[in-house]
Amino acid sequence: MLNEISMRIYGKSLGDCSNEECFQALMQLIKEKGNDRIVKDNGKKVYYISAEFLIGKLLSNNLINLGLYDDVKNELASAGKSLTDIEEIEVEPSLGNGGLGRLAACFLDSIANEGLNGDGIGLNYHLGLFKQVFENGKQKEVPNPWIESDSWLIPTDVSYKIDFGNLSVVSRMYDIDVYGGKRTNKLHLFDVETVDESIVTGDGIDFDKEDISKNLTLFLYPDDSDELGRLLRIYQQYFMVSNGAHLILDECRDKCKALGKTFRNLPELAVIQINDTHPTMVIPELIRILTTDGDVDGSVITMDEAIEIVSKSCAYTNHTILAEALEKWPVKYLEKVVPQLMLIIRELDRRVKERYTDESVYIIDDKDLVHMAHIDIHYGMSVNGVAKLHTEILKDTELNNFYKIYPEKFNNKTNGITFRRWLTHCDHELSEYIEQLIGTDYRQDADKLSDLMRYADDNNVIEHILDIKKHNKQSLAAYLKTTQNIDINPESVFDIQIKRLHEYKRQQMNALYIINKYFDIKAGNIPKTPITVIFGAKAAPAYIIAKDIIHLILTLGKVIAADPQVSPYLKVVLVENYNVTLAEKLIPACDISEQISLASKEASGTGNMKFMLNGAVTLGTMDGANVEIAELVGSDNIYTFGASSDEVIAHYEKSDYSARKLYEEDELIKKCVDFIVSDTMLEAGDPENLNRLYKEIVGKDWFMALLDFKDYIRVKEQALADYEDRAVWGKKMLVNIAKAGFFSSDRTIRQYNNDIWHL
Ligand code: 26V
Repeated sequence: MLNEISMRIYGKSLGDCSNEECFQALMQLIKEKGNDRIVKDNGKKVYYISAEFLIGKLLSNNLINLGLYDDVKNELASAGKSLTDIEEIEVEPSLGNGGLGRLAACFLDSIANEGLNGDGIGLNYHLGLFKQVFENGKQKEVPNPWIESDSWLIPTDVSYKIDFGNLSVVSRMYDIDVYGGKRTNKLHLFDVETVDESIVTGDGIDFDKEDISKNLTLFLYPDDSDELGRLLRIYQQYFMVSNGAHLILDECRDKCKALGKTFRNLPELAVIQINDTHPTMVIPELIRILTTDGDVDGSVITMDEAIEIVSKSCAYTNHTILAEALEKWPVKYLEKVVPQLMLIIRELDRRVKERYTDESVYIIDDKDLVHMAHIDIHYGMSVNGVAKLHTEILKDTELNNFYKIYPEKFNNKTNGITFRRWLTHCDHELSEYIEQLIGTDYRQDADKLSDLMRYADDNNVIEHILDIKKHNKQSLAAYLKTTQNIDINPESVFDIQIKRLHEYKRQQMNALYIINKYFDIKAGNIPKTPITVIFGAKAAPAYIIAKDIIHLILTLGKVIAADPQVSPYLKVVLVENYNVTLAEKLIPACDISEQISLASKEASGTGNMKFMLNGAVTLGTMDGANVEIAELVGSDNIYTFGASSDEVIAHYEKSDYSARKLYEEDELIKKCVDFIVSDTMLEAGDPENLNRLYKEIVGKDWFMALLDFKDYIRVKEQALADYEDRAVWGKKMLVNIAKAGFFSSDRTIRQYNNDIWHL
């Protein structure tokens, strides 16, 4: 089938094509096959609106979702071509920061695979999230261009004039097809033609933040530590939602005409899932357009009616309880960027103030800040958290005042991941072996993975699973050698922490463990199996402590590598530019999955689920979805430690946590923390970064790394000891895989549909 296409496009057979030409031919094949599954559908549609879609490379995923993977791989192989080599041609789009964006991508995959009518709406950032490079042990940010002449983007005729307070721009919609087994959906990405990549100056990511028509879709979340950066973010958000609102209403207008309905029927035709508060302005924007333009037949829609229509169509997902991450925009910013919307927001706030005296539920507070989440909660029909514990914390603490008003709106939707990418694609050997053992039913019904439990005591099966892990570790070692010139020992334990760098995720606690292990080895306690600790993490460009932690990890890696007494037994690696492509190589190779956030702070986590599915054993706190993992696998198959979320919340309420006290009273803690500013470290690294971090940990430690440190050491030592008994460890791996079915995003999407969307 591919050969026919290469003959058609290039007039030569597949075997004579370059890898680039093969990639083109594959894109062509996929687009043709996918077009067959486009369904014209006048039924209700979900619009998943999100500032981020971290879709990853699409070639293999599309082949898998279209059921073409094996045939194509074989055809390429017989023409002397390798699909793995061709995959390397594709550039990964970097349209997300982390979990929230990757979740949106998994959801689009599952919506299409469940055969549901649903599209994504977002922005086409030309340079995406920055690319991370390390220079002198520090992170440097450089642009990350991904749009090539042969990308998956398909230009469309859809275009709108978008008005801001002081300028207008004309948009253009680009589509990326989302292929499911049953239908093809769309990811709509809006862009402006005037965007100009040449305004990026110097060798980093600096650009003129005021030239909106040139910078609007240049970067994902540019540095928002200054006023101009924050203003740009509001421009981006309004651009996204205004385009989205126009598209939704245009599509509904067509449906209304076909079905003899009006915009009053909007809630039967469309549901808008608002992914965190970045798209919240879609609510006032829809109200504004409906009240300005009127109904399908031109009749007037009143403010009361518009509010009712929109409130029944929108649903909000909360992804964090971190106060600093909950968006609050100054009225004065919104007045400048979107004065027409501020009129509506004031009206929405007036109505809230008329009904409630509790100031904590107001939209505009007494400091003239607009609380975006409050718009969603008052004027949406559903509010959900992303894991059981997270939703309980929202109801009991963070959003308790809202829960008292609208208990019926609150619900939980525990996150999930698409097994097509995070098992079939990234761990082909494992998925084939699973299918040999239990067949392919689990592809439709992921809970069927539990059939693997039949083999929990089968030594041959355990051996085989251990072998697959070994192969994956060898592949990772080879990949890191060729791509980043990193040497790791595939015979060592792979202990992996990959996620955005944030103090609450506590990479610094992992680093302190490494210091403790370094002292241990120096004292003659040699680990039975050498340990490789692998990190992958980007820090926000303006997040100083996060960058200091990166410097700490890189410096530790350097110090340990240079110490012949320690280096044979302990290796510390921070991979450069952690992204989806790297995750797909790291996760199948992992033995110990580090999920060590301070309890109550990680809303869910989704990496934890990916590791589990690939047979890694979790070392984690009782936080986010770790709690549900622990329930599923049982205490023999997970290593949990640390303070509970209740204890942590109580410490914050009473303000009674003192890192300094723990540091001064515990010799081991003091010794490990002091090493950060030891002569050895100060010589190898930058004293400014190391001293600042030391002060932060001793003087503040806002996310209580020292509180859990000793328990972390205790439990990690237990995990490492258990690893030595290969049969026992292999069984833990198998149980983790077998119990991972619940975390399929197909399940999550079915729950969204049954409880919220009703498609
Ligand atoms: C945003 C920011 C922005 C400003 C400074 C600090 C900060 C800290 C955290 C965030 C996170 C924003 C929302 C987010 O990405 N949440 C993640 O959503 C995932 C999908 O639901 C979930 O698995 C992660 O636990 C959650 O952190």
